[in-house]
Amino acid sequence: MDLTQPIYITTPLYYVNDELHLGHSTTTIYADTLARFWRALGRPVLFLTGSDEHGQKIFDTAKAAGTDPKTFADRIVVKFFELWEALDISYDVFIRTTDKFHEDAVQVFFKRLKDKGLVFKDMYRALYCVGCETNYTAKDLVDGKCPVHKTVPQKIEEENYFFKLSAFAQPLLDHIAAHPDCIVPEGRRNEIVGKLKEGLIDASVSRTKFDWGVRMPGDEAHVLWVWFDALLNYVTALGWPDSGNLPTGAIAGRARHAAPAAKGKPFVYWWPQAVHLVGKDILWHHSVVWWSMLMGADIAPPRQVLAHGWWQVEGDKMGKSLGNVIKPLEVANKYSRDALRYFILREGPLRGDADWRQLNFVNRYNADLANGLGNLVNRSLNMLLKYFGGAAPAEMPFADGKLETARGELKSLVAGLREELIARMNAFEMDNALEAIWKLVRRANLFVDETKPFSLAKDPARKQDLAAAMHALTEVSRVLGAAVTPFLPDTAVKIAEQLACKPGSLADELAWGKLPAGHKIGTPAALFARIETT
Ligand code: ME8
Repeated sequence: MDLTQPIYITTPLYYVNDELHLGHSTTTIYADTLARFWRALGRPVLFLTGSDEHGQKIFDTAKAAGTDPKTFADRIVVKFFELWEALDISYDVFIRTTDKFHEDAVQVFFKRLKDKGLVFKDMYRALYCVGCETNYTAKDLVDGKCPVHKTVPQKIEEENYFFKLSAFAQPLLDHIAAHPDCIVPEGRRNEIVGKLKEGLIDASVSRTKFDWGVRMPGDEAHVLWVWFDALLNYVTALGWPDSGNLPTGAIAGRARHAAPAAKGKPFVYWWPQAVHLVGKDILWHHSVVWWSMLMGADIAPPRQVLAHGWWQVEGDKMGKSLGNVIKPLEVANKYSRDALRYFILREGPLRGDADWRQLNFVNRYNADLANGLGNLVNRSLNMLLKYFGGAAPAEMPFADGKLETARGELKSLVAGLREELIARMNAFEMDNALEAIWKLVRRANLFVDETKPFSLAKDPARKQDLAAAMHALTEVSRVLGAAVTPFLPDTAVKIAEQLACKPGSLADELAWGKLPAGHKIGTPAALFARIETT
């Protein structure tokens, strides 16, 4: 694994038609975890998110709210900022599709496709779902309705500009064959390949019935299709078409944690090292439509698209009409941000769909966080305080051979952890990465039962074994504090504080023996209060 290779991690730009819910937070938390993980290993990371502000959906929603679309977007986008702030999402760049530099670059891109003969004018007759901002053919519909929104699409008939999408079916198939991991997971890649083999129809990329969008250069009666505009954010935010530095507009939008190195690099440094995280609903747009646009403009497709599944709630589709929408902030406020992240990362729709069940949430929280990690660190540090005044003993041999073997198992789990995490995260298996960490948590809790430091402490002749056990438990607590950094950032900081250590970089702290003998810890405190169930 080359840790000097840059990675550009993106979330979709969410529509500003409504407040964001669990689904949007899931994609963003997956992206945030990846960004934090690679940063903690010293890899150059650029993490982008933003807002999708044009199109008929926003136009209609703003109208229904009695305002103009820009005022409406300005109001909703603030809620995005607030949510990501409250969830401590570590994005580097926030782009709005109404940013001027973006709109200008979209026009340049469109002109380029036109100059290359890839755009033509024709009659557009389509079944259009405003919810998806996408047209469907009759055979895509289920009982005459959009398969995602379950609503009857609008019949549209107008003269539009088309992009010659049909020319790209074979180039896309060739690209996918040459880069088998460009769509993850494999099952979703195969679905796209299957559809491509049926051929592609040209895509309408302009509209005349409303004017909320990027103006078509050369024909002001048209605005560009919202997807055509929005997808381009991934390159416009990097400064395309100038291959200079990131445009200040994108950075000024809401730059937090903006690493100077990220800002100072040109387009070609980050592109095409892009990983787009998206839900399965928009994989088609992010592979077929997006890559064809790029190929048409002689720009390389991104390295990967990770398409995750969807959440249901207690076995039902999550939606306003059912009144079962999970609000991430409510969960975070009730249980903690890390509890929210843990459940999403551990049981969320990373590969297939997933079901948000309150009972599972409580069980995971109590078993893994409160009784697992929380209990281990808390009892380890409290015992260190009690038996050694909070000063870590030096490592020393166990007099009891069985205990030596048990410590050997802990050491070998620690020794393999860094490489295992890298492999898992490289494959986007955040759930399995957590499992690797929790293997160590479980083994260490077992080690407490095996060594029984509270019994050893009663016998002055066992002082050496007590010291050896407490050294091992303090080391494991330190390693775990570092290991959870990308997944549970608040917990990582708390563990570091309690240990009086620097919060972790994964580059050099996931190794045994980094705690100097005599190191004095801080004050232990419970990490997770158990959720009482009656
Ligand atoms: O599609 N479970 O924006 P959007 C999991 N603006 N994830 C879910 C979900 C669920 N139940 N519901 C939504 C758009 N999502 C476009 C994107 S990008 C250039 C333009 C997540 O606001 C998931 O990531 O409709 C999905 O892809 C995204 O929200 C759709 O957000």
